[in-house]
Amino acid sequence: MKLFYTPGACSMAVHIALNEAGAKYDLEKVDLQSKKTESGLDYIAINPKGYVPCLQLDNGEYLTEVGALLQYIADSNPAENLLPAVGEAARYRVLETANFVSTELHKNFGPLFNPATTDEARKERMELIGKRLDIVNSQLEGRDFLVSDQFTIADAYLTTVLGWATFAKLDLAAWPNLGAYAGKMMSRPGVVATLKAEGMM
Ligand SMILES: N[C@@H](CCC(=O)N[C@@H](CS)C(=O)NCC(=O)O)C(=O)O
Repeated sequence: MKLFYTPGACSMAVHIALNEAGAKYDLEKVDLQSKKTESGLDYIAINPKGYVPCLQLDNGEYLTEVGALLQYIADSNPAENLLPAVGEAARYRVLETANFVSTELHKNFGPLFNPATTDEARKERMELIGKRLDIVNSQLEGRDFLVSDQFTIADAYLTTVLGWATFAKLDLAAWPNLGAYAGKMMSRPGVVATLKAEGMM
């Protein structure tokens, strides 16, 4: 497998999942401005969507979308329990939360990184993200992990998105459970290995 990624982007969730799963994979960095990979490939020819992540599977096919890739990695490495098995009620709780992180957090952060976003639009977006973080903060009350009593793909995703808070000038101090959670996640070997590989620490 080969993960096409950009340091610190949402592809990091997939990278964390690969490390937590103990999977074997190669990495290829993508420059999102030029749409070239570090070895000089035309990224649009690989993934016409033009965004990261993209995972080249061992059969040569390319698979995209964070949510699908997280499930693929978890289901390909069931011993690591990153996602309960098909049919188990707990699976749908993990997917429910991973989808919440995707559609209610990940996608709402995007405009905060766009210099064209007006101050007013930024303020509105921050308020909306704040409401969503209230929910996650409550969900984390008294727990070490987002859904079950162990690390799942939902944690890989949330850890990645929380890493954007500093860049977005969002102070996590308003959500004490989130701050504590982010600290714990950032010390996991699989997360540390990911951050180092992406040059983020
Ligand atoms: N729907 C996609 C969204 C991926 C996405 O938002 N990727 C961002 C980085 S976090 C990106 O590559 N943006 C650059 C672009 O769209 O050109 C997914 O879930 O994988």
